[in-house]
Amino acid sequence: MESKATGQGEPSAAGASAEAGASPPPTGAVAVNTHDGWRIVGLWVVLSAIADPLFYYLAGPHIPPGTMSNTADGAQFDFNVLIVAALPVLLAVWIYMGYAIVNWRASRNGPEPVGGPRARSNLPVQTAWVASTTMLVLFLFGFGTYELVQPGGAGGGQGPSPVWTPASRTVLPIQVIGQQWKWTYRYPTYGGFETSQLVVPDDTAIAFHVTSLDVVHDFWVYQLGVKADANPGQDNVAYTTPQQLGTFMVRCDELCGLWHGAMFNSGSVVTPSQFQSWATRTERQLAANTKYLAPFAWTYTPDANGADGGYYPDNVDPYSPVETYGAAQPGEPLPAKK
Ligand SMILES: [Cu+2]
Repeated sequence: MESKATGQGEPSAAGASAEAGASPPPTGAVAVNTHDGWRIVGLWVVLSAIADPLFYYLAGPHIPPGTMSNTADGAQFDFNVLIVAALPVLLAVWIYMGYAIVNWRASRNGPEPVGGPRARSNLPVQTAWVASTTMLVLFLFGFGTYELVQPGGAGGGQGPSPVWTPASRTVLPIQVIGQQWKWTYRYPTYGGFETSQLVVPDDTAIAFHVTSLDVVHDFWVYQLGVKADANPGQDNVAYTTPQQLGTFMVRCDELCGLWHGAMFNSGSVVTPSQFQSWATRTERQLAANTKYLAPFAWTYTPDANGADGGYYPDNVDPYSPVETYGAAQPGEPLPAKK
């Protein structure tokens, strides 16, 4: 290192001689300015104190997923807190780097700077580093755990018997059925009608009961802060309470086959009275179809061969190796002609 620096030394330019004139410390080490540390800390405190509120109040309200439901609101708040915690860390790295580049760089023809003993060990810096990162990580652990639990499980699927439930005592159940490659919704408290329109009432606690008829899908409504896997044979419950009117996207977020990318539709949050009239009207309009559906259940197991003539299952040995898609097995009599 040393030899490289001296090796580069060209016949002295004006800058180099000026540098040499400023009483160079022995062994080429750059003079340590004891104020450097405090300057860096001061710069960091000031810039953090500017950047954090600037971000929180200017950008914060626009951070996804927005505030369309209490769980989306919670997710947005969490993102903002994480970024507010991360910005000073980012600034610390950048400020240190920038300060080092400006103040401790090698001068053009001067000796290469080398670290003194302080670069190898500095107890106050080490202690502060370990203490502050430990506190930050422990805070994020506690904060993250709490935020995951409230409100009502933060919009994540909790399986068939949720531990964290909404404070509201009246909860509207809506069943979400994934299949290759579409979403349908059943409303058990309105006669169990099934529709491809997801309509939810504002200001009402909703329990999405998410299931699948075939492979694993994932019910993802980011504007509502809801995301729950749709597993065949499983009733996966996720809660949210909408708090803004408007439309939202429903997407499948689990690679589920060829047309996974096309597995989306939209839904809307309407007022409770609009919802009530939509639901009762749809229940009436679809009554003729609903009676041919399988009775409402939390999970369904479709027959591969539709043996009972129904779209939905009979739940009898659903994974039988002799599902024949209607074909006769060797030795079986052919089906009677209709
Ligand atoms: Cu899917």
